[in-house]
Amino acid sequence: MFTKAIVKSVPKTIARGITSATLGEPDHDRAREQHAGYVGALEACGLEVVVLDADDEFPDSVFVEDTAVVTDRCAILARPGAESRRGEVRAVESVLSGLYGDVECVEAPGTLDGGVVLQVGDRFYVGLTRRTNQEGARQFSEIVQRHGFDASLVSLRRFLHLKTGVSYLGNDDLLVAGELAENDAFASFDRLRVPPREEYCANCIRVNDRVIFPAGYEETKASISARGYEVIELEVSEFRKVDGGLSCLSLRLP
Ligand code: CIR
Repeated sequence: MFTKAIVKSVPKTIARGITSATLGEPDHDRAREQHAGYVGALEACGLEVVVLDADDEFPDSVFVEDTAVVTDRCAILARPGAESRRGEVRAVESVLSGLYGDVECVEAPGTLDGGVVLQVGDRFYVGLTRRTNQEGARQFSEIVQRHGFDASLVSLRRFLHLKTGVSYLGNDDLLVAGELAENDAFASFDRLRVPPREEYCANCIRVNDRVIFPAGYEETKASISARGYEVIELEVSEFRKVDGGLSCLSLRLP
């Protein structure tokens, strides 16, 4: 069960965020409305939401998930692969130090974005990507193993982050897309394959009794609902324009 989430308000500079999408610039007001909807959905799932102030110096800072990984035993500060994002960690560090006795960190020359880390029970899957190098993944694995978790590395070719293409729903159900759909690392799960045209919705979040899911992906939504999950749909068009999805917008704490 999650009890708390940390989010960060949308900076006025969001349109300068790093992106590979060709969907146009995000609109700040609309992004703020969508962010408020996201906070409301987390609250509806029973979470207390800590909202950090927006920081216009960091256009990508609303994607707070990339700055840290939180567990029931420790918090781990990330070291984002994009240099423009490194300074985002500081604000999250101050909150996490108030919440955790044990705050660890990935150090140079390691790089790791929190979005490459997927937790399923006591195992962490860590994606190796353009932003997360071997050394960052090695340090992260060593830290979590010291705290009694297992870690497996997964190499990615195209996806920005591991969780761009995989989400754990619970009960062994794993939503998978694109290059991860047939990856052996996930062969033991009950895989729900997302069709290529709906790839974006492979990033969703199971929060307590519900699955928070992006609006507009009917086929995948129907398969999730058919498995008995209650789905909350949210419009996140403005975050998609800067390569962000639902998981990226929060750190969810047990
Ligand atoms: C970036 O490229 O870093 C941001 N524009 C998007 C980050 C999305 N984060 C995530 O998938 N965890």
